[in-house]
Amino acid sequence: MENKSKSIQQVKLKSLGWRPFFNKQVNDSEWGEFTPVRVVAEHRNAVIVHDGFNEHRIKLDHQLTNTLHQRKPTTGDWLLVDLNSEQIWRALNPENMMTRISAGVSTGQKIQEQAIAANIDILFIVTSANNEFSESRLERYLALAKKTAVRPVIVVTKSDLVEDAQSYRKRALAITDAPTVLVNAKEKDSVRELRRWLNIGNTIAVLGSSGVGKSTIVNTLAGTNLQETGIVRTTDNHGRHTTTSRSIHLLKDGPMILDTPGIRELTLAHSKEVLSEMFADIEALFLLCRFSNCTHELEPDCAIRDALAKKVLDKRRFNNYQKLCAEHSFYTEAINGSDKNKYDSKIKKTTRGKQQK
Ligand SMILES: Nc1nc2c(ncn2[C@@H]2O[C@H](COP(=O)(O)OP(=O)(O)OP(=O)(O)O)[C@@H](O)[C@H]2O)c(=O)[nH]1
Ligand SMILES: [Mg+2]
Ligand SMILES: [Zn+2]
Repeated sequence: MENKSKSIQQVKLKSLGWRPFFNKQVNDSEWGEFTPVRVVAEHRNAVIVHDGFNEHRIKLDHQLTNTLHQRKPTTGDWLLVDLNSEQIWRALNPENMMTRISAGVSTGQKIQEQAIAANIDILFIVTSANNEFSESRLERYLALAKKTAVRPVIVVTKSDLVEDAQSYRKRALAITDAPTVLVNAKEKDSVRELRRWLNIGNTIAVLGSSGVGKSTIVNTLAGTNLQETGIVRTTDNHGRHTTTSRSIHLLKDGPMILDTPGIRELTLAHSKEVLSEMFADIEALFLLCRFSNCTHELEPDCAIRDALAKKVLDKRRFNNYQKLCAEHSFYTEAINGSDKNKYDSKIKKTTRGKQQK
């Protein structure tokens, strides 16, 4: 490619999130033959990619998945493709990859990690100012952000429908120092504060339960109806899974925003380090229990039970910590190939049932 057109291409790619981390993975002969493209949507047998100028549809046939070493490209990935033959050469290593345990776990299917998105800079954790709001659920999303080194922002929607919207900010502040923004997702002026994170070349993933207003935020920020939005049951504020696939939308002024389908249960193969960091206050108390292997149930001189009784430790927070640690051990071992049946009954107890509270 000529120098001039190559530099135009570089500018275009940069606004799609291309940076030195990816650039240095491509060698000179690959530059001559292939084009770097970003996956902006996934379909069953194809991906939609963007080369900085246009979108292209690339079919994923058997041969291509082999080329990619069995890893299906995910939304946000960078690929090297031959645009003439519509063939994928290879996927570049992602800067980060957000994953969850696949939804089939509680129905007894194989336990595996499922990609949510690759190469994300900011995570908008969307929740709403009603009975959908849950500290324990937020802690799950915060753990995901920490594990993948993505900056979290808590977005509380539907603040226009309640009188005490500030109480939701206080509840969020009680568990995290992540920025928390109260919005009416339908109002342009109200979502303006979110623009602080919408910088050129940044990719923002929007995650949360169905019906909280993820697609509404995307539409309002884009200033046009890119995504269909749904209705929500008034009884329990649950949505109907209006968005069914992930897609990245390029906003006019540079950033990219990734809309995702509502997550019913965000189950993670947590990282123990992340949990220890997030719940350092609890782990510090363990050191004060009389017995080093204290189960915090019946033993005398238990610092945890003492703290719970004195209400210096929140019971919900302790329960959630225990639940997340239990998931961590089950899923880490399960993914690493141990006997799945051994875990099934326990996993079902922790993850099956209604939406996580
Ligand atoms: N009043 C009010 N309504 C909102 C707000 N945010 C979303 N809604 C409404 O809530 C409903 C659901 O919004 P969606 O944007 O479809 O929700 P979603 O999170 O994308 O849902 P899924 O695609 O099912 O995951 C729509 O009727 C929106 O108009 C808000 O801040 N205030
Ligand atoms: Mg949606
Ligand atoms: Zn104890």
